[in-house]
Amino acid sequence: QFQPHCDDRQVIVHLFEWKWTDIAAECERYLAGAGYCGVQVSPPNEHVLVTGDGGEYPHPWWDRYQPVSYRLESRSGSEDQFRDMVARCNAVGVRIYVDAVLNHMAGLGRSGQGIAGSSFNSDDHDFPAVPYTVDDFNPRSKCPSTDGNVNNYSDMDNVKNCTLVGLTDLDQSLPHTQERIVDYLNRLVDMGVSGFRFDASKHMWPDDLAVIIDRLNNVGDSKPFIFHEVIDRNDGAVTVQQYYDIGRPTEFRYPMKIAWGIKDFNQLSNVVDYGWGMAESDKAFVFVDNHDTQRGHAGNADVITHQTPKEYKQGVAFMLAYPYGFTRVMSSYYFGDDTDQGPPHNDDWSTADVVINDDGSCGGGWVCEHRWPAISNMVTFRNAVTGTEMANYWNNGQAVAFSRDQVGFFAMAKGSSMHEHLQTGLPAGSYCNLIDDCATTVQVNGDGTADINIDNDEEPILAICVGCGQ
Ligand code: AAO
Repeated sequence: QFQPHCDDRQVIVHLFEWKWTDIAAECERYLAGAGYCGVQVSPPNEHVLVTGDGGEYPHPWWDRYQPVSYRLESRSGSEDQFRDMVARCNAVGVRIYVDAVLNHMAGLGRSGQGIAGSSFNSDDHDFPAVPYTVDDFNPRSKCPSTDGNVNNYSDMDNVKNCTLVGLTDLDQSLPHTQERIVDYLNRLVDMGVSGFRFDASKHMWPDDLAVIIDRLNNVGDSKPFIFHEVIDRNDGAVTVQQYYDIGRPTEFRYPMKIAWGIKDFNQLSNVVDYGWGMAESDKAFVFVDNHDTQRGHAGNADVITHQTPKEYKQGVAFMLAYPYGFTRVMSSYYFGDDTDQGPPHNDDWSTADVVINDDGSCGGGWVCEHRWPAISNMVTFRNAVTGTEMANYWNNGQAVAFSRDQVGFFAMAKGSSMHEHLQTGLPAGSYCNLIDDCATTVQVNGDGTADINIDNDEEPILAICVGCGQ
């Protein structure tokens, strides 16, 4: 559960709401060459279809987080398409990580048929296509909250045994429930899936998850990689440390601190604060934004997203340069004022194809941050500096710079320019800036110093490394 199965590559990308056919193509035509280790995919199992008849937003993105069964049919495609994607991505060395929704099934008040046609009735806790019956769920008596919902984050029983926003709450301590979950996950491992994001791990007991993980089949000679969605902002009883033994917990304080740091560069000197309870670097799973934070679905916290491209590129470039955590890059679709809005779609609400423009950017409503040169070239940098320490840290509030041992050097200006003579830590020679695709170069002197010149309104970033971009 700790090994990402990446052969030393360091970055995965979340292709949020992409179809399996598009992901398969993206592995082959782009991700493998760009050095991405793998893809986090949206939940592949059968989910509810929120049609909007009840006054809700039609076909919101979040219907994927209300499981109806573990059949592999979803808005992203069929089981055959899923298998084909896993095989084609693995064939070019790109791993697939499945977003596994195990804490709950569909929300109370919902019934009918899921996207694959399986019937269900949430109020009866009846999901025959799994099958789950009322006996698989936490009984009301185990939940201390007055309305049955999670509403007191300082009470562990409330967080774990009540319904998260009304979602029928599975009891993962029960052998029958565990068996259904293990079957589902092992089916995916046997198809070639390399790991999982465990959705809402914060709301499940680590001891129960340990039993489940213990029974998972190996990927190669170790367990599948597992990262746990645990939102710990020093705001309750659940902490990231409680998940150390069963995988990597997400570190939600890091994106917040990066957002603060991009606003005020002085704060970049303090992005990792162990005194604040942040996860150790070799435990933390990190990112600049995710599908929840970019639309206000994970509580109020400062965040930067693709909506402010310059700041976003700075934030992601910094994350990829900085030696902390295992990193995930977000890849989004554009949405308007309604944060429920689902992915770009055809007239029948099926998900639209991702369009790739001639210049390599995306169209059709897809943002493709992972293809922005300032981000994808930093994937090259992070892979190149694997295992090195940070040195020569320098920050004057208007610009920041640091080296990664004798292998890489990173600098970034807050405005649009920076002109400084700095120690790069690198061997003498000429290096080209990965960020502008080697349009500019840096001459490193025999003593490791160099004139660092940045003049760029939109991407005031410089990254050079030994053996990169020549
Ligand atoms: C939908 C509808 C609901 C409806 C429900 C059932 O929106 O109205 O009741 O269906 O029919 C997603 C969507 C939900 C959606 C759900 C199911 O976001 O809107 O509900 O699918 O379709 C908590 C959890 C965390 C969870 C997050 C959204 O801890 O696990 O809420 N994230 C995951 C997924 C997410 C998904 C689900 C889980 C469910 O990534 O996409 O939901 O599968 C606090 C806590 C956090 C908590 C947040 C948000 O934050 O720390 O644990 O996350 O609040 O409630 C300050 C603090 C901050 C704190 C905040 C609020 O700002 O700094 O830390 O206050 O107290």
